[in-house]
This record gives sequence, C-alpha cells and structure tokens, in this order.
Amino acid sequence: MRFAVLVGLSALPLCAATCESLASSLASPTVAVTLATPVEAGKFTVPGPAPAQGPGPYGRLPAFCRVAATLTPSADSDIRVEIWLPLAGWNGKLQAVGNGGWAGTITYAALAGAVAKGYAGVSTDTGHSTPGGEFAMGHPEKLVDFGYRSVHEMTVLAKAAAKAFYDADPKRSYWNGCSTGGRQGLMAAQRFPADFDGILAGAPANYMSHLQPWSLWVPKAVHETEASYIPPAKYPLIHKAVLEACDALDGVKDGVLENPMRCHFDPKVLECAGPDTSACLTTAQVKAARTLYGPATNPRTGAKIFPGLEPGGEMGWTGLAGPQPMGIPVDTFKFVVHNDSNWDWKTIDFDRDVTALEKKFAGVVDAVQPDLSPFTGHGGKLIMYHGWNDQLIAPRNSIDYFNAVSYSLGTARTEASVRLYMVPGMAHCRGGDGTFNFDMLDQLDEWVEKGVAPDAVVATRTNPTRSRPLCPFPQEAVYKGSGSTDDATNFSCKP
Ligand SMILES: [Ca+2]
Repeated sequence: MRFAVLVGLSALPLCAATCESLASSLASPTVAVTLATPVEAGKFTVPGPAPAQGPGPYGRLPAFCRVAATLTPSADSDIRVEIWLPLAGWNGKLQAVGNGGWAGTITYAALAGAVAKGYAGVSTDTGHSTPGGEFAMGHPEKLVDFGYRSVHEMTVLAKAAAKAFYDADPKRSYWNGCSTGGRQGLMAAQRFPADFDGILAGAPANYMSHLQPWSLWVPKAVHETEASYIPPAKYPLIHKAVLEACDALDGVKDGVLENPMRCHFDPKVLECAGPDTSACLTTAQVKAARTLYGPATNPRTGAKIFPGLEPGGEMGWTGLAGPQPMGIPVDTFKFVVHNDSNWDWKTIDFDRDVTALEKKFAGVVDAVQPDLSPFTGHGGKLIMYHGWNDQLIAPRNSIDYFNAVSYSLGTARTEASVRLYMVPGMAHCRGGDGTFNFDMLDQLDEWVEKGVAPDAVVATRTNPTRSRPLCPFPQEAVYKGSGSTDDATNFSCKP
C-alpha cells in the first residue's frame, strides 16, 4: 500500500487506485485478472443467490482490496482465484483457505474469517465451477488442478499480490483447511514444501483412493439386503448402548468417549431375542453394524483398505449409511474410474476398482507421502486435527498418516514440527457431542513465529457449556478427580 500526503488535505491511503492497478501488474499469459477493486467495510455480498443463513461473517469484514483472477496453467485449466487484501491493519501474513468435497466454489466464508483477523486471504474453486465430480471425466488436467495445481498456483499469485499491494512479501504464509482442505494442506506439505510456513489440516481426505471405496463399503453393508438396512430411528438405540458400555471408561460420564479405541462395543448385545422391534437389532442389522465399526478390506487379499467408523459417532451414520450413499464416492467411480455416468455403485469391486482408482489418484489427488522433511527442514509446522465422531472420514486415517510421518521423521523431528489432535466427540470438521470450538491457527502461528509448540488446546462448546483440553496425540485429557468436569482446568493431558 502506498501513501500520499496532499497539501491541504489529510493523509489518506490511496488504496483504491493501487488495488485497481493489480489488474495489470498481476496479469501474465496464464493469469487473467477479472476484478481488482476495493470493497468497503461490511459491504461484501457473496456472488450468486443470497446464502440462506443470512450475512454470516461478512458484516464484520474490514475494507479490503478484492482481486479475482482466472488461471490457466494448462490449456484445459479454468481456475478461479480470489485474493483479499485488507486496506488497513494487515498483520503481514497470508492465510490460504481450503475447500470441501469436490470444491467448485471459492470458500468466501473462510476468506472472510481470514481477513477479519488481519490476514491477507486467498481461495480457489480448484479449477471447476460445477458441483460434483463430472468435471473430471475426460479432463485429466482439470483433475490435476483439483488435486494440487490450483492451490499451488493461487498461493504463488497471492504472494505476488501482497508484494505488489503492500510492497512487502508476506512474512508468514499459512494453510487452513478441513476435509478436502485438510488434504490440500497435506498435499502442499508434501509436494510444495516451500509454499507455507505453517499448515493446519483438519480431517484430511488425503487418502482419496482408499477413502472413496470405503465410503461405498459402508452403504454396501447396510444396503446388502433390505433386512440389513439400519433405519436411522435405531441410531439412538445403538448410541445409548455404546455410551452405557464405554462412556465411563475415561473416568467422566459426559456422553463423550475420550478415546474410542478403548471401547470394544459389539452390537450383538442389541440383537433381538424375538421379532424385530424398535428396541433391538435384527441379526442382519447386527452384521451390518459390525461391518461399519470395522475396516474396509480387500475381499481377495484381506488387506485393509480404510479404517472403520468409531463407536460414539452413531448419531451421524446417515452421512454414509443413510438411505442413499454419498455423492462424492459415487461420482469418483463414475467419472474418474469408469467414465460412465450410469455406473451403478452397488456393482463396485473392492479389489479391481480400488486398484484402478489408485492408478488415477496416485501422485495427483492422494496426499500420503510420509516424508515431510523438506517441509519441516525449513521450519515448517503442521497441525492436524480430526473428530473422533467423524461420520464421513474414518478418524484413524489421520492416526495412520501421523504414525507414518513419525516413523519417517523419527520421534524427535516429529515432536519438533508435527502435531495431531484427536477431538473427542467431534463430527466431521465441526459440531457433534464434544468440545469443538477451537482455533488452532493461533497455536500454529505461535509455533511458527515464536517457537512455542502447542500442548493442550482448550476447546469449548455450549449447551451444555463446557471447556476441555484437546491433547496432542497420543496423549488424552484425564480428569484430575475434583472440580467441575465442564471446566478444562480440571483436566490434564496424559500419555
Ligand atoms: Ca466419557
């Protein structure tokens, strides 16, 4: 930002003109700037139909320079990017924000969250603007854009935009995303280790070639026959039985399992003695529930494809085990593997189709390389988090990746640069029974800037009002034995 003092007038930042000048200064053969204009404080409205939930985070936005661009790193690319640069009060840092599902839209709410905290923000639609996975059929370059290229290209451009606008490079650059956004963060750490100083990766969909078949393994189990379907009206029955068996294992009866891996719940305890009623599970339903709690496996080799759902998350089972399978895995096999929009998900072969998807996603969409030494070697810090009640991405996938990283880097280097927080009771990325309000970006920033490694992160919830420490894996929050169990100070992190 450049300032000018005009004689006889007060000093005013000439941001408007400078913002508009980014249209030409950022342009290149692969970058078309479509918008570069200041937006007044609180005046941003999301393009397209008004969001149903009202103004959301936008009313609190400070004035910023809004830059929109279309990037074409390949002839088939069409990557939309938005870069938001606060007109005043920039904290000197960049926050790149991630997507969900197949992406296809700029994540405006996350951008607003970044800019409201003083960051310059950047987001991309990842290279397509349609919902679902059809964009990928016959467009391998668009799959590359979705897989990794769009995030890298937008990050490079955002750094250049900050440099042009503020006449200073961002002193730190962070990634913040969950689900697909978690995958994008891990991808950056693995493929473009210099892009970010800190990466916050929630519930990462990083093992896509195995996550997607598992996402059909679950509905296959419950829709195997009409009798095996577990009606959602029975979820509370199963959930209650899980809590009765395991809630108190952590020393606190609070409706949350601190560590579901210690809960060995067998749904067979709910099997109907006589005819099917709302108070029991049929034999076929017991079998389906057991399958949900177990990993998906290759029917020929027995090898694990992906971990299963955890006890405690039953109330979210409609996510994968409801009346219809989720769209993302169905589209994955329709448009990436079979090139057939009529492909029937029930015909999935958990051997051949998984192998075929691995070939498509390896090095493009999968972000499973455990050697993060190029990232940690320059001081990069990674924080992962994952809700134990995640109903869409099996929580142990994050543990598997974290353990692989630990094995690759060794314990000391891992502790110096990588943390995983398993969040008891939290559903996919947010919500659920546990304490799920937390802002680990602040911890990440402290870690990067001051070298203060995060330990316990206090998380909160309302209704009931509760605070609880989240502990770096494999530690767990343990009740000290006195005081309110709704107060984080009465817990400590123990191995
Ligand atoms: Ca408990």
